[in-house]
Amino acid sequence: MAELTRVKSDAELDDVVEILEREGSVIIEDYVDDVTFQGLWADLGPVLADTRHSEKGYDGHLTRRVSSLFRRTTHLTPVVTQPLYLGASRRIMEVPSHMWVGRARIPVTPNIQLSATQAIQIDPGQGKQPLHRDDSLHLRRHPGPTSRVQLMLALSEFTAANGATLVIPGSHHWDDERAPTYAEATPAAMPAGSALLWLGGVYHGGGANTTDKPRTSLTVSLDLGNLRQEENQFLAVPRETVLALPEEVRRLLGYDRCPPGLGWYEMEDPHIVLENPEAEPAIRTAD
Ligand SMILES: O=C(O)CCC(=O)C(=O)O
Ligand SMILES: [Fe+2]
Repeated sequence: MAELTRVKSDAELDDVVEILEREGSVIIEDYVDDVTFQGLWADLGPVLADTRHSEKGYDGHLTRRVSSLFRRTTHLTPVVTQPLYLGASRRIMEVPSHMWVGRARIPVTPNIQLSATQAIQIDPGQGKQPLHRDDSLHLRRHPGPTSRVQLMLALSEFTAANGATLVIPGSHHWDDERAPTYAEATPAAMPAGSALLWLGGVYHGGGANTTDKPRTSLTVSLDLGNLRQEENQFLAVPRETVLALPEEVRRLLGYDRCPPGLGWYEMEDPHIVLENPEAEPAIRTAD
């Protein structure tokens, strides 16, 4: 079982990019300052405690998930803009390209966008999550260019016993025919306040929690910016205008989920909230 490489938070960006490209993941020690760490717990701890376990097996029947994090905490900015995470994401995904416009060869470099934010609490008794690639959401083919860099901040200690994320080092180099096995995976053991970064093509999954305390974390993904609609329909068309349109058109505008799991709001089909504004904010709190 290959160990995951770890670096300090003052590591060189070049080194982090090189490790990510070679191994697919890296652990950054002391990822956030104490104020941010305490602030995240103060804002998200009570919401997690009030949230029911997930309904879908893949999300974990003994796992609590809270999304829409920029609405729920003011402490996310340093997590997303941490220089090694944001810097490596830009270096890996903002790759210069070109296009022809008539006979003019135009250089073009895409940017990146925030994709998902989620606090994840794996409670005692939760089994392993199936190993998967997060960039399967966009049906990316492998090996190929990276379209996602994911972050998992440990809000509690991560151990092999309490459900530390399982990672298969180097699996972003595999093709799309090779299936992952747990025997190939390494738990991302790390103290609270450290973070795991991994590429969207790396096989990983939440581990089993065999202890008597929850494993708590926060995950954020940065995606290639061109994985989106051309016109921003959410800003272009006011909600009341959308509601006057047939359901098929509302869904075409983006109030829909694309299999296997893009476009969700509070982990649900966004069309549900469009039709029932009173369902907002749809925190799945305990009864
Ligand atoms: O909780 C974890 O450690 C991993 C979760 C994950 O990979 C996912 O839900 O996509
Ligand atoms: Fe995942």
